[in-house]
Amino acid sequence: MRVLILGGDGYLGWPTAMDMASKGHEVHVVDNYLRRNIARETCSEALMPNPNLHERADIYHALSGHRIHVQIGDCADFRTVADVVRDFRPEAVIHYAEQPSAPYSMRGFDEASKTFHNNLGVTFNLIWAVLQYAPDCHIIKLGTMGEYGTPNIDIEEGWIDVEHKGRSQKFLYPRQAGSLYHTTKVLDTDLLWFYVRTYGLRVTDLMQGPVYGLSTDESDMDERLLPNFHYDDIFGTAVNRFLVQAVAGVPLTVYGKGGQTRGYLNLKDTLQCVDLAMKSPVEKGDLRILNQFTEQFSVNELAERVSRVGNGMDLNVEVKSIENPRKEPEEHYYNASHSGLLELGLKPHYMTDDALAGMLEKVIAYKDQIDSAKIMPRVKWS
Ligand code: USQ
Repeated sequence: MRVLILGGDGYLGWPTAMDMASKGHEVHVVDNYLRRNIARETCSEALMPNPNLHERADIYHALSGHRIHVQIGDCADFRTVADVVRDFRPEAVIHYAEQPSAPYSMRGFDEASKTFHNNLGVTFNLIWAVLQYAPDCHIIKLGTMGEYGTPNIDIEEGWIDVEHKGRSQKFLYPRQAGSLYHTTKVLDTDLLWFYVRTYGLRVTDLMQGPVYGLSTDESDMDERLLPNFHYDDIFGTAVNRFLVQAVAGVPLTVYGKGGQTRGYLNLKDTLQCVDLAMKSPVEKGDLRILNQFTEQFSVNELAERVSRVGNGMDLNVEVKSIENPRKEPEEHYYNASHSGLLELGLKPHYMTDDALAGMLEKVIAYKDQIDSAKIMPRVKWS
């Protein structure tokens, strides 16, 4: 298939590009280095050195024989997206091209504005480019479990049947996100749903939980192909941060009471989920929503697991609750459905002790490059 990946330089975009190319698809990636630039501006660079996209595509080609077409361009510019959709004629577009950090989006007006305009603008541009030049193309959009927030009822897979005064209808499940970043994803979903039901687009919206992991089958070929592994407070997700903190000898930073519960998944499973979604395109006029995670954990459970495995490797790991920089419930009900991707064939890589030990081993190899100044939270929600 001809697969267009928007945001192909990111933590998920680059491994997806290699995975798709390795499966024999024709892959074209577009990225404007937004994340790299924000990382530089905020002293939040990744743990491992990441060559630029052209270099990585060349290294990958030399090792695998598979080519990834690279385009440095800004998808917030309509002509950039429209031209590539018109010329490449993708059968599937995988849309990762969003500012992905909740803390960054809460830093101040400039950061909130950049997040808002980029995220909504790219989704809007993609919708119009597909409508005009590739109306049969399947849009696979990365949303987030954070769209739902932490409601006091079970979280369904995208939709809910509402009964009211003797009548009933299916609606999008209520969404109330906890950061401006997560709220842009809520707005994306609404935008997509409007254009799906009005103009018959074909869309899968993947509600993904926090991802962890350092490697995939392709990135294991050469360390220069590794994903951008962040452990800072801006781009680092909870598990990845805890792995680095365990190796650096910094007490694991549990925010507040640590009862915050989310659905997590291994980076390898992100690749599987996107592939499964692509292999089963939805009908035109359908918005399919899938909850993309494999296991639920509280922050305390994550910290306990990482410290137990780390201590088994003589790392001397401590856990310390610190003041929560975010405004979020620290003890709450959480029970989210996630059967859709399993029904499509997902074979989860669970967070076993062996899996954590393997990731810790990888981080230990980069111990000298850890900058502890990047670890403590620098952005408050208030
Ligand atoms: N947390 C800690 N200590 C830390 C880091 C995080 O207690 O050092 C807590 C947070 O307060 C939160 C939970 O762990 O309650 C998850 O935080 P996170 O930073 O791993 O995840 P989040 O900010 O929600 O965002 C990440 C990705 C984002 C994606 C989202 C999925 O950055 O792109 O959309 O995970 S979800 O969380 O399901 O919305």
